[in-house]
Amino acid sequence: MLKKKIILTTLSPKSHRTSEENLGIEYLKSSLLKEHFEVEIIDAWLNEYDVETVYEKIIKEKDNILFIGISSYMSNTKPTVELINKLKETDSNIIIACGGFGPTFYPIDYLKAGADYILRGEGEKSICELAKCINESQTPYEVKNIGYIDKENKVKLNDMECLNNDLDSLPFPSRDTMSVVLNKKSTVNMITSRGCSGNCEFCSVISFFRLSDGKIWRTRSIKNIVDEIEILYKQGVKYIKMVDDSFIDGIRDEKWCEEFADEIERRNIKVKLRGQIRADKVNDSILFNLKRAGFFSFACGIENGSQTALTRMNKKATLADNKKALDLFKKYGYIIQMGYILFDKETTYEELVENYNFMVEYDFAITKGIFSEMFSAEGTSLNKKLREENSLQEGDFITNNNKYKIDDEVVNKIYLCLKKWHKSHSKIYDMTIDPLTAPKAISKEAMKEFYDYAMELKREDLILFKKILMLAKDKSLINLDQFINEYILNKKGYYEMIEEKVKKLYKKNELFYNAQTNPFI
Ligand code: B12
Repeated sequence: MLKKKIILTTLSPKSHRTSEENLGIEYLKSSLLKEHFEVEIIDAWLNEYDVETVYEKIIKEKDNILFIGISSYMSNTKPTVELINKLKETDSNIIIACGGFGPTFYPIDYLKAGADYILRGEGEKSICELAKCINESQTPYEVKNIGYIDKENKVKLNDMECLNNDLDSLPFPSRDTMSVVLNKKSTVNMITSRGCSGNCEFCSVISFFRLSDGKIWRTRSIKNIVDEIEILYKQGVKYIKMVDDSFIDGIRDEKWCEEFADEIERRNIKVKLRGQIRADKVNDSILFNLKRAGFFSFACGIENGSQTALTRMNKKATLADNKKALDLFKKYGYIIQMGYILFDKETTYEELVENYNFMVEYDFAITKGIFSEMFSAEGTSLNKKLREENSLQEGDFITNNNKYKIDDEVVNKIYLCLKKWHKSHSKIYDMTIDPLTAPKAISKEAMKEFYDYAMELKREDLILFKKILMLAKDKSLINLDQFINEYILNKKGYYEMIEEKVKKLYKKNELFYNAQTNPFI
């Protein structure tokens, strides 16, 4: 008999971004509803609830709860563990299952932190099986993807389910949080494919899906995608963010884009779309048709302006692909944000110079500041490589701060200098670009105003970057630290002035920036 409710929740991360819809728990809810379970979503990030508030909401219903499902990833691990502890201290019989990227890569740590079960990988099938077992008071030890600690105190990680190739069979996300999303002028998120055929050494997505057998990239049909867009459009949604790792991958070619745009036009849907796309997948016809379909903006993982660095990262896109893609984005007038990784362990001075020249050439692309570094996430091939080489300074699963030292001494000094610089004004930088990169549902004119400030900030960055490269050219090295301290002090007033202007733009557009200073730098 189905008499108890499942609560799905996700906690607020410490983040420099404004909150966004969590498609993961919405997909899980829809699958559970199909199996006739009662499900409530508590999205703490979107609703700005702290751990205490979520705890109280859960405890109020404690006797009517089948289990709690927590979606956790690297930046909300800490509050997740706090919630597990509080719930277990109050009632050790409350059943807690954790899923998402966090538990997939740190299964043992989540179990040791008190979760009864973790579910690795895609969760739609396994959460339904878990729910059925708990509902029938059976142990879920046969459920695929599950992890648990057995009676002998041994951690058990079950085999992984083969990836579901029929994405059209999944019910659409439940959209419980739609009104909050729209009130915040945040975009409504959609995902039209799963996986990525790329092989970038730093990316968690590849490692996540490759834990399971099955196709590395799967797509929904055009009809199924446009059906969902149409439902959202009829509900008044004007901006949709496609969170596919690359909107173009697998079988999606020029013809697919043409058919996709035709279908959108045929149904007279007028939505503005933002997506992510790989540079090696971009060509003229694809960008032409995607514009026709409603795309106005893309994030593109350019990552670097030096071929040697791109090769090291195992990027499929070459420097020539990157340049061609950026030229085409410009030709079609897309707002483009380039993902960037300036520093990695083996960065050389010459590569930094190449990057400077590249950034000057493609100065129209939005970046998140001049400083960026390769993050070594658990489960990635980069992390494995660094661990094997003994060059990883291991972090713990709460902070996920795996670190490594940059090989080249001069580059390391430039790294520290740029990091200090960016840290000194990262909040204003993030605040300026967030409406463009999230992006917010604001007019084209408002976007242009934010964009102009982003470009102004970038110009300052490039001036500084050039100065540092010149100073560091003399390898005897002047005191870069002293230089940057003085430079930051001199520029303080300038950044305060920009901050005031950007705050006015927020007010004018009824936007709120309640994110925090970037915890990653
Ligand atoms: C959209 C997105 C965001 C949104 C957040 C939306 C949100 N509220 O979740 C934004 C843009 C804000 C964002 C931010 C960040 N993101 Co992000 N993001 C994504 C992206 C592109 C899509 C996520 C998505 O919607 N997927 C679709 C849904 C259906 O999948 P899902 O959420 O994974 O859920 C499924 C499973 O994980 C599982 N599952 C999830 N939860 C649960 C819970 C239970 C109980 C169970 C059983 C199963 C389960 O089942 C779900 C259905 O199959 C992914 C890449 C990707 N392909 O996943 C990166 C990704 C998740 N992000 C990543 C990162 C690094 C970040 C940032 C840290 C980046 C940064 N430096 O700022 C920040 C930090 C997060 C934050 N909140 O501050 C990494 C995560 C790496 C890691 N090891 O944790 C990813 C994988 C990108 C990458 N290439 O490495 N992100």
